Amino acid sequence: VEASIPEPQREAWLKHQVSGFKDKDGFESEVVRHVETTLARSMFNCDESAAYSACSLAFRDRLILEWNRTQQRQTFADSKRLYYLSLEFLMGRALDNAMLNIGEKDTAKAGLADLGFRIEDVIEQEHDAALGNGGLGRLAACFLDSLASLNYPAWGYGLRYRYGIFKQEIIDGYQVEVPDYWLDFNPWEFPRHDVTVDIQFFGNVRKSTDENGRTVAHWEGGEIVKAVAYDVPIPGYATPSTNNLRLWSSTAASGEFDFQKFNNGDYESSVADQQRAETISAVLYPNDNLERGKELRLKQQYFWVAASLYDIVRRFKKSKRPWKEFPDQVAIQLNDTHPTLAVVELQRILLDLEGLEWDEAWNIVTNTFGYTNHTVLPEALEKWSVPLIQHLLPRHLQIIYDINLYFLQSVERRFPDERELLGRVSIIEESQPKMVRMAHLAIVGSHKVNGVAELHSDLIKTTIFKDFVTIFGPDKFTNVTNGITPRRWLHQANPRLSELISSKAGGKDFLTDLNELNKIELHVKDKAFRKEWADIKLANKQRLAKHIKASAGVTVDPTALFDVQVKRIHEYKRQQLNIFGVIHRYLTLKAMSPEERKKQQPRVSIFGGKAAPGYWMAKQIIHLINSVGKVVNNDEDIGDLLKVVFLEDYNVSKAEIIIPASDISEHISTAGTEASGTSNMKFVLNGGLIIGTCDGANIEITREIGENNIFLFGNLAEDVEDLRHAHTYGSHEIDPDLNRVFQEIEKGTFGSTQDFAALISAVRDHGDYYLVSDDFHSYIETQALVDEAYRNQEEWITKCITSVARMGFFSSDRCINEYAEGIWNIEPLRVEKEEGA
Ligand code: KOT
Repeated sequence: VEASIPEPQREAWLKHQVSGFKDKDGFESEVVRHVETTLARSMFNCDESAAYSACSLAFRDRLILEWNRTQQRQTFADSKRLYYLSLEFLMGRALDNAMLNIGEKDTAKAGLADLGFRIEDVIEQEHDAALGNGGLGRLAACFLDSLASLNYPAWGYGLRYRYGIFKQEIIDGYQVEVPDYWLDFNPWEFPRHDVTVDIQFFGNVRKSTDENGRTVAHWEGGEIVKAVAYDVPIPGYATPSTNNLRLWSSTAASGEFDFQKFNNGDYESSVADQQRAETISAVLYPNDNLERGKELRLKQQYFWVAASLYDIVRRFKKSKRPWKEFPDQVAIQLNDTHPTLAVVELQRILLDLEGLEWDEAWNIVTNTFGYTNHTVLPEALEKWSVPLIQHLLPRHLQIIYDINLYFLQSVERRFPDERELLGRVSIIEESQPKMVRMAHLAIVGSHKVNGVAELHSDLIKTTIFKDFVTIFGPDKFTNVTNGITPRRWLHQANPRLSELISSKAGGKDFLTDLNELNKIELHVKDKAFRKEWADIKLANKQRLAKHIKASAGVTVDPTALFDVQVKRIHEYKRQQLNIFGVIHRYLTLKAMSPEERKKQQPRVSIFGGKAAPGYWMAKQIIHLINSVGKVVNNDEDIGDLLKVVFLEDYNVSKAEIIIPASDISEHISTAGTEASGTSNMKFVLNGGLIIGTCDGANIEITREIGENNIFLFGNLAEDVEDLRHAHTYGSHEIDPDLNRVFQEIEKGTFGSTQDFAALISAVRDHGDYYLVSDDFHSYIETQALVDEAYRNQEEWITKCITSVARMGFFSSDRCINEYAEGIWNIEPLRVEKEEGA
C-alpha cells in the first residue's frame, strides 16, 4: 500500500500519518478539539448533545482511517467483491456500535466521565438511522455488520432518504405519523460531492445501424437528475476491516438552478425543478410487505440502481479486464425485487454502451446477480405497469421484452406441449394494462434464487415459483436461513448477559463464533450462574418498566410475566389474535372470585409496532389495543394481574431495551405467511422464550433448541389452503371463547364499537383469511401452559439457559458465510488483527 505513494513524496506523507486517538487521554483531547473547533462550541457550555457530536467525530476519525486502509487493501488484492443492493438499511444508532466494534467503549466511558458525562446519556442523544420498515431492512444492516466482521470485500448500496420511517405518536389511542427528519447533524456520513452520476429519465429511443450492420439503440432526450454519493463507514467487530455503505442522494443536474430560467426571471420554476429532483430521495415508502405501484417509487428504484451500477462498472473498468471476467470480480445481490431493474440496466450498459452481443452480455448479467425472495404474500409481489415503464424508461422496456422473448422461446423449445406454461412464467402479465412481474424478471436474470428460512424456501419452490423449478431445475433455488448479529443483539443490547456468558464460555469468542455459546449449557445447574442470570433478566425488566412508565404512563410490576409482541402491525402477523387473547384473559379474571384471582400468574402484555399510514385495518388493531389497555389498566379488580401497554414508536434503539426484558414473545403469524422473522432469534438469544406458530424460522429455532423449550400452537401451513376453502364454501363456526370476546367488544366495554366492527367481521363474516378463529383455542391453551411453566421459575430458567446455549446457528455470520460460499463465490481478505482488538 505504501508503495502507491510516489517515492519523492512518500517520506512526507508517511511522517504525518494520522492515527486517531490511542488511549483515554488521546480520546479526551480529540473530544475537546472537536467541541472547540469542528463544532465551534466553548468547552464551558458543552451539553450532552455536543458531547455526543464530539465523541462521534472522534470515533468517526478512527473509522475513516480504517475505512481508507480497507479500501486500499481491497483494491490491491483485486479480488471479487459483493455489492448488496437494498432499498432499506435499518441501521439504528451508530456510536455505541462503533465503540464496541472498535473495542474502545471502556476508553470512551472513562474519558467521558473525566469530562463530566455518563456514557449512557451521551449514547441516548443519537437519532436512529431508520432507513427501513422492519425485518428486511434490519436484515440488511445485520449483513453489513457480518460482512465487515468476517473481512469480506463488500459494499452496500442504498438511498439516502431525507426522511426515514415516520415517527409514531399515539394520540387518543390512534396512530399519528410525524416526519422523521434525521439529517440535522449526522456525523456518520461523508458527502462525496466529487462522486456523482447523471441519471436519465423519460425521452425516447432511436435506432441506427453501425458499420458492421448491427442495430444500435440510442436513448435520447428526457431529463437528467444527479446522484450524489454519501458514504457511511461500517466497522467490523474486532477487526480493522471497515466496509462502505454508499447511499445516493438526488439533486438537480445543472448545479443549483437552471440558470436560463433563473435569468429569465422564472425563479419559481427553477426552484421547482430543483425540488422535483430532490423528491426522488426524499422519503422512504412506509409499507412493509405491500407494494402499491407508485411512479415515484419506480423512479427511486431506477435512480438508485443506475447510480450503483455506474459506480460498480466504473470500478471494474479501472482493472482493464475483459468483460467476460465481470462475474469473477463482481457479485450483486438483489434484496427482494426492489432492485430488479439492475438486471435490465446492466444488460443495457453492455449492449448499448459497451457494444457487446446479446448472448455474451446476458451471460455476464445472469452470472452476476443473485435474488433473495422475502415474502410470498401476493400483495407484496412487485408488478409495474407496462405503460409506466414505457414512459419513464423506454429503452428498458424494450430490453425487458427481449429478455422475455428469448426466455419464452427457450421454454417453448423445451416444453413444446405446455401452452399454459408460457403464460404462467411470462415476465409480462397479459392484463389490462399489461404488467411486468418483477420476481419473474429477477429469477430469469439471476443464477441463484434463495428464500430466507427452510419452510419459506420450500414454499416458494412448490407454490409461487413452482414452474421456474421445472424450467431451471431445483439447483437454482436454495435456502439461506436468516441470522442476526450477536454484536448488536447481545453484546450491545444486553451487556451484562454478554459479560456473564463470556465468564462461562471461556471469553468473548462466542461473539465471533456463536456456536461457542453451547459451552454455557455445561453450567446450567450452577447456582451462582443461574442467580446472576435471573438478576440480569430482572434488571432488564426494571429498565423496561421505567421506560413504560415514562412513555405510556403505566405502572407495571417487574416481577410479572412480560409478554411482548413487537413488529410491524399486519393482519398476517396477527396482533389481533393476541389482543383477542388478552380480552379473553381479562374476562376470565373478571369472572373469578378474589381468592381464585390470587392464584393467577400476573402478566404484562406489551405491544409495539408501526402500521403503514394507508393500512386502515392495522390502525384499527392499534386502536383496539390502546382501548383495551385503558379499561384493563384501570380496573381495580384486576390490579397487577394484567396490564396492557402499547409502546409508541417502536424502532431499533427501543428494541435494544425491549428485547432483553422479555419473558415470552409472540411470533404468531398464520402458518406459511411469515417468511422467516428475525426478532424471534433476538428474543431467544436474550434469554426469553417464545410462543409461536409453525412458521418461518420458528421451525428451525425449535429444531435447534428443542421442542420442550418453545410454545408452539396452531394449524400447520399445509392445512391453511383447505381451511380457507372451508371458510368460504362450507360453514364457518367461530370458536365459542372468541365469540364471547366479540360480544364483549360489541357491548361497548372497550369504547366505540363501530371502530372495531371491521376487526370482528373480518373473522366472522369475511372468511377469516388469517385463521384467527381456527387457531384461537390452541392459542389460549398454549398461553395457559406458558403461565404454568413460568410459575416453576427453576424450570423456566433452565429452559432459557438451554435455549441460549443452542442458538449459535442463528448468527448472521453463519448466514453470510453460506451466501459467500454458495451464491457469491467470494472469500475474506486476510488482515492481521490489531493488538488489543
Ligand atoms: C416487501 C415489500 C416492501 C417492503 C418490505 C417487504 C418485505 C419484508 N418482504 N419481506 N419482508 C420481511 O423480510 C424479513 C427478512 O428476510 C423476514 O424475516 C420477514 O419474514 C419478512 O416479512
